[in-house]
Amino acid sequence: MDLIIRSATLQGREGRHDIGIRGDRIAAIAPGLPERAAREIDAAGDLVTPALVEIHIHLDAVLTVGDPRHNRSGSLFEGIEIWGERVKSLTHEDVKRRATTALKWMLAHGVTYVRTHVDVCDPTLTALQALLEVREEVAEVITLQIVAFPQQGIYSFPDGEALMARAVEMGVDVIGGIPHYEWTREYGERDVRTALRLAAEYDRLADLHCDETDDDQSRFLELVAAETIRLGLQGRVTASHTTAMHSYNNAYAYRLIRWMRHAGVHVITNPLDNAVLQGRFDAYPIRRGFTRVKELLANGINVCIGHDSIMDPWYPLGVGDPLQACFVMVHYGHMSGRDELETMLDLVTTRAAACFGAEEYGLEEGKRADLVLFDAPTAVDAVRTLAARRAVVSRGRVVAETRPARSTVRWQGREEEVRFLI
Ligand code: 17E
Ligand code: FE2
Repeated sequence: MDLIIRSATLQGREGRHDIGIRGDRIAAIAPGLPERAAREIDAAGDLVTPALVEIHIHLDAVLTVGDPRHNRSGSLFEGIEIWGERVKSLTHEDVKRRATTALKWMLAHGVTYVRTHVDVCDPTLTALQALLEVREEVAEVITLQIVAFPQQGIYSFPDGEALMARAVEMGVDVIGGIPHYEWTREYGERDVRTALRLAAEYDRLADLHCDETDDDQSRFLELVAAETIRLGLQGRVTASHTTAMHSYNNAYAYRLIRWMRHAGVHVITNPLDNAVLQGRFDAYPIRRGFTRVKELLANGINVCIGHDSIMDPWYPLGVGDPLQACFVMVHYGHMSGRDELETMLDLVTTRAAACFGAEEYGLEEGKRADLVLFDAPTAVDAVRTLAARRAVVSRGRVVAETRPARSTVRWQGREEEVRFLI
């Protein structure tokens, strides 16, 4: 073996296990491996999971907060306006530098799969060109998927459809869309139809920003589900945000969710951004504006969690840690029931990997060795404490390590370490 992680806790298995890694593969998982390895890590009962998957991020916009100006109202719409100004000054090096920095932050948090949107409403496609290069440069540690994302609309931006087609020809992995932001309902319908037609024609996945508004009349998701079924794209289509679902009446939501299940549509919720972007037009009481995570999961729909933004015109905070998004979703989604809490980490691991289409992913013999060792013994403790990632393994190599903070308290004449565990 090249690497063995000893004495790890694994989800869904009793006791402690050793994980043996040879080359870039998981070679063996067993309660005690007799082999030795060049490098051994003692997990000492801490949790090992498959790598984290960042399923929704805008790498072209990361780390631009305040440039050219800050978002004063906090709304999605002011964010899009500010970004529209920033796009004009993008350079190849500027995009590469910021995206690479953010990817390093993510890797330190255990992320080895990333799906990024890139705005293609730019006649020069500068950001796309830069991110296509970044995709190659990081491939040894991170699998990067690029989504052609028409931020200003496919039909509400000059030559939007041609720019989408050019982006596909240049080699994007996923087709995006933004129906709710198009100038009219009709344009929005064309946006959905075009995105899914391109996905079918070019054999790509689709992931549309869909109904990211508090408008209960924004109902493009039903068309996404219908077109998915019509084109035979079941399991290959994702709807991101879908915040309007929060405001739909329950009878309509019931009908919609049934069609979504038929279509096998994946849903990505982005609790960090949408916690601050939604509800901006409400007087009290102010709606939460998240999609119906609890109901969707209960109805057999794959839901996963994205980060969306790190320090950009929409969200001024963030360190690229999917666990923060998970933590916030527990609160806003009322996912604190014991059974729910125990599965929340899956929304940034296995569920996100299913949406990504990551075939070599998983904590099983023969799968690729992309793993995370948490400074916590269980998945609930990992989310609760935002546990440090003691070690991150990508393709069989330890690619990131974090020394967990240790707190000491002194009182009653004694000094003792506090670990926030019961
Ligand atoms: N663009 C958009 O339309 N919605 C978002 N949440 C972000 C960018 C971050
Ligand atoms: Fe987004």
